[in-house]
Amino acid sequence: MKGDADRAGGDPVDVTRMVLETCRNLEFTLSGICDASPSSHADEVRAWISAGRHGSMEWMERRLEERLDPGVYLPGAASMIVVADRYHDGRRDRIDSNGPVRGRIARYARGRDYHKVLKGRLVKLARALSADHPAATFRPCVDTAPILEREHAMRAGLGLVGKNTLLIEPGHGSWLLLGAVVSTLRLEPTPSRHPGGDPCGTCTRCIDACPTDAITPFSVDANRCIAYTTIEHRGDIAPDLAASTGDWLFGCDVCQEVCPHSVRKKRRLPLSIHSDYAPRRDGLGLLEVLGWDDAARNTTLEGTAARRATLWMWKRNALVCAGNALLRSPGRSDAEALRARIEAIAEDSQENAAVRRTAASVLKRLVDSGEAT
Ligand code: B12
Ligand code: SF4
Ligand code: SF4
Repeated sequence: MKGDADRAGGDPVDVTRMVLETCRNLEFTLSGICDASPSSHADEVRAWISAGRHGSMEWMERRLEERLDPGVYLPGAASMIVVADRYHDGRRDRIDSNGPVRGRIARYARGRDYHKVLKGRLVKLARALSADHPAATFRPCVDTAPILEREHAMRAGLGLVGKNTLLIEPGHGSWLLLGAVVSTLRLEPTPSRHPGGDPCGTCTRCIDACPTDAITPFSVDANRCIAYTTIEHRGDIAPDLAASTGDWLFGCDVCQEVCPHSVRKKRRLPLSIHSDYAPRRDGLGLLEVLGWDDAARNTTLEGTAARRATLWMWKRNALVCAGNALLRSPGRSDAEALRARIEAIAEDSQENAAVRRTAASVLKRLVDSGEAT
């Protein structure tokens, strides 16, 4: 690394080449560089927050100025190295209609926690760069830092933002997780590999398929998004949204699954993923989740991003999925066991209040639809 930097001689073009080579050695699927200029969509972001589209994620309000301008997040910021890892291994979900009722987990949370997988390698990148450029600052961030990762990824040439608001790389689809290093070092921006700016044209598949109507072009109302209601929202799930949640136990992939860029056509989508993302499971049995205590939850989810939801949230989500399964196929072989478990939870005074409320609300839906007797 030291030798590379010496050869680079401080010329931004040479240093950029060396940075991208290091990214390749660290096995990021995609990498690129943009300058650390403020968001071009600050008005839209402010309007999104003002309209309350962020729901109860008040952390998005608190550091808004940093989110809109990397120069506020890191004073003197000049460049951003943006990276992406592909995490979909190309396999379809196994659906066993005769097996015990299951709920699906969004793909990003099926393998090792991407925060750790990406951050570990971004820290290595930042350390290597720091050794060569001790006067500069390098700040690695993944997801939780107040950075508009998709906008910067687009500007760094990694792909294009679609109507579902996700970064799409034609060829990989949107099955990409993002991270960045914000730096005071001046680097040469990389050009877009997909000039033109719009990956969607007249397509509206994600908008039409979203089960909760959460998408308007280039904007998602988090309040309605299943990824928010099942992962971020620490309250009851409104009955109309619960009914549209289907079998999504943690997160949702519908707006990616239907996207023509993400659908695997004639084996053209590349399948190689970092081994850390190898899925451990595509879903979980609902009766199993409803029987969890903290220890069982921790053991099952250890090392994955699915730990973001607490035990009571998992049970709330499992109850919602159980209600939907019973409404969808009331004659299933485990229907009686499921119904009995929901009733027991609704009456269990030791159970978390929100979990009990969800059980009662699911039972009401079943009664209203004439399915429970
Ligand atoms: C908050 C958040 C959420 C929220 C809100 C989602 C959202 N769309 O903003 C919730 C909980 C709902 C969520 C869900 C998911 N998330 Co999320 N989330 C974030 C987080 C932490 C912040 C995003 C943010 O700032 N939103 C604020 C709003 C205002 O941003 P925005 O809608 O993009 O605003 C832009 C548009 O308004 C745009 N704009 C307006 N008009 C136009 C017009 C054009 C042409 C363009 C290009 C842009 C544009 O300008 C704004 C600035 O860029 C990021 C990580 C990060 N630090 O960036 C991950 C992130 C976006 N999430 C990610 C993932 C994987 C998901 C899920 C797929 C998880 C799942 N399977 O369940 C779903 C996808 C749902 C969806 N379609 O968005 C990935 C996306 C990777 C990718 N390929 O794009 C990220 C980048 C995390 C990561 N590090 O990889 N997420
Ligand atoms: S993740 Fe699901 S609920 Fe959220 S916007 Fe996409 S399709 Fe809609
Ligand atoms: S489904 Fe269609 S409209 Fe939605 S992001 Fe993909 S290409 Fe764009």
